[in-house]
Amino acid sequence: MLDELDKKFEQIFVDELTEKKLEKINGKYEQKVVFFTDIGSGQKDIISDTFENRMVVIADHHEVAEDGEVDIHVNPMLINNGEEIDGGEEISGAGVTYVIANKALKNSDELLQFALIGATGDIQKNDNTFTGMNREFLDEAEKKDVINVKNGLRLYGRSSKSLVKALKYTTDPFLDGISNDESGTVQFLRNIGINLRDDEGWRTLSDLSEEEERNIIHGLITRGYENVENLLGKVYVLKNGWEIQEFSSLMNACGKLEKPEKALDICINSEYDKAWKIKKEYGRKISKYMSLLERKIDDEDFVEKTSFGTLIKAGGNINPNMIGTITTIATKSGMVEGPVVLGLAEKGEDKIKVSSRLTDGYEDKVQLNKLMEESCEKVGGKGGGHRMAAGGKIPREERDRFIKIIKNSLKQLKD
Ligand SMILES: [Mn+2]
Repeated sequence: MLDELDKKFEQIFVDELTEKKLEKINGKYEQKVVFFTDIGSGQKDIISDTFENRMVVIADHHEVAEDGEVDIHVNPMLINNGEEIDGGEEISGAGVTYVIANKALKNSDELLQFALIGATGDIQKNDNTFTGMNREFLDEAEKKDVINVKNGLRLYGRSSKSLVKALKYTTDPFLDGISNDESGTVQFLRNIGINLRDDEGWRTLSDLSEEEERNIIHGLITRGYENVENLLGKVYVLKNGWEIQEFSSLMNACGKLEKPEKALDICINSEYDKAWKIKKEYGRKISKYMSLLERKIDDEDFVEKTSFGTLIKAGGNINPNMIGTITTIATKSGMVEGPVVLGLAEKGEDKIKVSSRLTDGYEDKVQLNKLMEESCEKVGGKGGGHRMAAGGKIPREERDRFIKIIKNSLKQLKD
């Protein structure tokens, strides 16, 4: 939007806004306007104090602080106390920012995709559909032809893995003779006449024609696989050819690798060769941490079996940005046992990042977002998230007390 308006700007990426951080920004930058996106509403009080003499714009969808006045504040929570539009599921920070861009520009069609990518990254796309404002963005984006929604095969890796790998790694539902079986997969695809490579190398599912994709679906059905319909559904393809979920994972990977500026490069300047590098680097980092975990699996100081499940005490060995992802993979792969898996990693000098995951079947027994919010608060930290996946930050010296609180709260979980 700012490019389009020919406005000069600099951007900073932050994962939290403290008084100290705001002061630093205030001292370092001289621009007349400060624009916050996806953050700021909850810090409106300290923001308005810090930037008294500048124009402040906030585009956010999180809780709003009571005090403080800013020049422009767009947030669904401000409309009828958030009762009309649910900032949790119906619009993301990217969507709110798009609302402003839509007002500021004559034509904001190209930016619609970011509203949807942001919503996807914020896990607002549930059961593979968008709701509320996000749904309106989607309808508009389809009309303006900036996204293509079609029925197809929902394989992970549609636009980021070779077709062979994407199909081979499909294990839910388990396709006997294809899942985890590379030569079986190759044979299956060859039998229905799919060319696995083209001039540019291995083809991805998104490289295939609609007819080829239909042939694969038909082939799977003919082979009599049960639950093939679980693989079928709406596929959201962006103008750049990426499937939206995978593109949003790529944005996420940039953040996790502490290279958020790369995400912006990819979005604004379409630097997709950077995208592939990021994907590779992220993959390498994950496998490095996963093999560390595997080596330490019997080391009680690192992986402790507890009354509630498993406690991963990573200390300074796993990047705090990655502990959530590692905890998820360890849980989902069955490498560690639930019902609750709690990962801890040191963050900075004096904090610990905590991350919790719940295994299937315990949905009704515990709400991790509540547990994290309350337990972190008890030790002077902050937490929250989702029912099955939540996290937070606590002061480092409170580690043992925090673990005790969690153990106590989850005492009855296994009965
Ligand atoms: Mn957000």
